Amino acid sequence: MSIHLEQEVADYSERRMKLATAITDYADWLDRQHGIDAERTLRLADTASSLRQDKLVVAFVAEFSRGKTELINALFFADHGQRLLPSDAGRTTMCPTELYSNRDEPPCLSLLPIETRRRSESLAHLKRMPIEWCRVSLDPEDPRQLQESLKKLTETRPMAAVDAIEMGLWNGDDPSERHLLRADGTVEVPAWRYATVNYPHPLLQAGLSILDTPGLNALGAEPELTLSVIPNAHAVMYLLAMDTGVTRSDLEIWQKHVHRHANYHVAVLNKVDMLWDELKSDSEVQATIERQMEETARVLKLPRSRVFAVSAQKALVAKVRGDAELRVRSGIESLEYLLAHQVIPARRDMLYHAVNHEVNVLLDGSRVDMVARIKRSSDDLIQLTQLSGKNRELVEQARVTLQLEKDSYDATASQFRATRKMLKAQGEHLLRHLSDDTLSVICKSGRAAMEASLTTRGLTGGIRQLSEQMSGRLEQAKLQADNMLDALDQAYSRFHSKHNLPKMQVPRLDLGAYRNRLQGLMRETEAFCKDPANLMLEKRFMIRRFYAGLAVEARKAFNLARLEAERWLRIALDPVMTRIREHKQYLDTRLDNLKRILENMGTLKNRMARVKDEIGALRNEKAELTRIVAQFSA
Ligand SMILES: Nc1nc2c(ncn2[C@@H]2O[C@H](COP(=O)(O)OP(=O)(O)OP(=O)(O)O)[C@@H](O)[C@H]2O)c(=O)[nH]1
Ligand SMILES: [Mg+2]
Repeated sequence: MSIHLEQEVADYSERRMKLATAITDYADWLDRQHGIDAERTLRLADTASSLRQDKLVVAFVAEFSRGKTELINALFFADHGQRLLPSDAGRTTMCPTELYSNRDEPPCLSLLPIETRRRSESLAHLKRMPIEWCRVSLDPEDPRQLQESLKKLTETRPMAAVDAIEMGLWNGDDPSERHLLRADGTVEVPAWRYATVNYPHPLLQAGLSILDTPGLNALGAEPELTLSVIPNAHAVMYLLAMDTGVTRSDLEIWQKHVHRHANYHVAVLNKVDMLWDELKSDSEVQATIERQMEETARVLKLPRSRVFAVSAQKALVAKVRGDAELRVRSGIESLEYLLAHQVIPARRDMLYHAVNHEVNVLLDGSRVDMVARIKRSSDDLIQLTQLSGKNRELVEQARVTLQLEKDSYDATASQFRATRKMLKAQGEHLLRHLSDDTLSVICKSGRAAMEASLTTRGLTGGIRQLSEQMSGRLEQAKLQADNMLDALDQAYSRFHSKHNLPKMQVPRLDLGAYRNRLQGLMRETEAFCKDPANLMLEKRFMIRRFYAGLAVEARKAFNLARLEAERWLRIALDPVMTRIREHKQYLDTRLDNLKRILENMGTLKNRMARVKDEIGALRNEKAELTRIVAQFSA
């Protein structure tokens, strides 16, 4: 195991946990401020928990037998002293396999039977239904047992050809597949649809998650993989074989499933050892490798720096035997370096950036708030100091001035209550644009448009309608939110300029990410529709499945947009109300104190002592906040 890789992943995990702790500390701090920011505290708890659970997903994609599984073995599991995941000539891995670690459950291989493909539930949904899965316990201490159990990933079973066609597992029209039909009318199909391996490996425990996929365009048959899992992986390793170079089917899978997506992807020319030739000089061999790499970069339209040449098999052998020279020759180190020094840091920085961006806005708000509260108490103290030793008339004067201020404040506050009522109504309207009912209507009409003709044209029409209507709703919700924000801004400015409340800043409602997601799905659909393989009549089933997969993904984006809007509404309205109420309370207390001082001038000293204590406590909280802020930049 490369030291770099383990260290980088451990460092990534440690920083992630530290950041999560800083967020939790900050949430606790906010909670102590009289719980005035319940919504923000909740949001922070959410962010911290998703940080703790964050997984760095690396997917391995290729035509069959390019060596994906062997490379995974070499990169991550060589310390087992043997080949952990089954890798062999011909088709080996039969179903997409996700390797990860979850400490809450015992190590285990879970397999989803292929028959579930008849059903309309998404993979994500089925993952939450343990009853659907077959489980095999894994014993990490026993490599033999592990290896035996993991052989299940290669299992196949016979299935009636009609069923296989319906499930998109066999295409009788394809001459290259026709010979698979047996005399008894069955074909051999994968036994499992999807597998997960929960395994306590240090890299997996640190948050790495690996996706091994089967070749033979099995990806296309599982829309969720092409629409969401692969595009959302942080890095995709695309494998090719050095001896064959980029074949037609390699290029097809690359264009269909990898290159279009914006995530980080590299091409790995595997089996470089096949060029090692004792009758050729090293420099001749090197020149051939270079040529193949140049050619691959050109055909795949990738920068040359994103193409690697390795021998997964020799790397595995070298690691198992501790052969340093062979290991260097295998080229595996350049891939390990890439993972350790580019993929992982890129993910770490992105996560940091996103979290800091979100938290900084809140931290700024808290700092401004804190300064304002200290200033308020200091002003209070100054006034009390000025009054001490003075006569009652002066105190009475101060009380009258304060009363006037309070009356004026009450007027602004009641004016705001009317604004708030109006905003609440607008907020409900906004949520209606994104409601479940709206969504159902959109989905239903999209489906109707599609059902009308089960051709790709019908599908495009249906999905275009789905996407356009959803985007339209997001747009309307955003416009409404912008209008609300203008009204809010005016109201806050009034509090700021007239009553010296700290300037309150409400972020804009940003639904861009969800709109982008819908547009991304739209692009996937266009590609699906243009693909001649999907035009055949027998593919109706596939088209239906694709539409179902798409609707699930689109629905997900739309639901997330609604949650975001709900959250935004609470952030826009609730904390402000609390602050306004808090300021009113503050004015009331001060007024009350002045009244009490008027009744008995002797209480002035006590009051001063209390305000001093208050200032002391506030300064401590401020120091604590500074400490928390420092944790974020550490
Ligand atoms: N010579 C050589 N053979 C390799 C290398 N890597 C893998 N192989 C062999 O190629 C065959 C296929 O490897 P796998 O790892 O099963 O390929 P895969 O891409 O996972 O294939 P599927 O699971 O069928 O999609 C196996 O027999 C491996 O031993 C390599 O670097 N050099
Ligand atoms: Mg494999």
